Amino acid sequence: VTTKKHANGLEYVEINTAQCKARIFLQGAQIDYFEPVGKEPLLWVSSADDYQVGSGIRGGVPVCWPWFGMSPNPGFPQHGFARTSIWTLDSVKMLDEAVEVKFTLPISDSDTQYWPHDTSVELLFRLSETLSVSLTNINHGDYEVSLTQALHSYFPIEDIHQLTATGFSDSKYIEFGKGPFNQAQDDVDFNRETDRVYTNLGPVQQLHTRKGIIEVSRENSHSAVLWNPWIDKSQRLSRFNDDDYLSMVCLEAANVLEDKVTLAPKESHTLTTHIRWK
Ligand code: TA6
Repeated sequence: VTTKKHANGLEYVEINTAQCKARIFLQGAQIDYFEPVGKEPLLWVSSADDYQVGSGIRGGVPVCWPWFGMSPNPGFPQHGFARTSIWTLDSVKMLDEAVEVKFTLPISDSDTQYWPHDTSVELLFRLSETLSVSLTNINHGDYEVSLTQALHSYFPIEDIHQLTATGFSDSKYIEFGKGPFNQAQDDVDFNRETDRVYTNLGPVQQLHTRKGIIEVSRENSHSAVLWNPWIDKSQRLSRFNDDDYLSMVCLEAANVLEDKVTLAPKESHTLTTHIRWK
């Protein structure tokens, strides 16, 4: 495990063990590469991203915190400020079958405009043949705080026209501000812009790609976001090629809408997502 500096000055941790290769940037505590030894990489990054300071990376697992989507406050950044902040690398633990890398988010004075509460937030990566990411919020204050969050994972799916996502039976979702719509069927195919905020969703979904099945599971979450920008939005997105929608999908472990996190004083909550080739 070594820490290095990227060409543009972004610092990252590089992991290379018998189980996996991975790279995690201190900006956003954002993992952008994860490959189990002997298998295909499990995360996708756009070739259009040039790894600039302050913009986050278009791929891997961006951390959306302390709100998902647009903030109710005008001018606040979409998906919160954690993904463009420099996190502190706390520890790297070499275990028998895995490496654990822990980051904490220092809340700067300027951040308190967005988040004036006495809490701490940690991100723990457990890297083996499976990628596990855990986002923990601890309320140190003396009043209740609520937040929404998501681990905005980008997956390489080869060909969106041949992708089927399963594990969605008996759920409901809001899309483009409409709904909620009940979904009885288990699978989702893709033939247009898809931006579904699911709630009441089971803990395990699978992405059936041409290179195998990517299994994504969640703990302490009943909500997730399924997103493919399709043709028109791809042309409007920053750091994204027009044809990138063909080879990626986002399936994001979340705590959003009625599944938001509410912490009583001294209470903590951990959102975990596990990502692996089935
Ligand atoms: O998670 C889906 C979504 O909310 C989309 O609506 C799209 O905005 C995407 O996130 C990417 O957002 P970003 O701020 O990373 O460009």
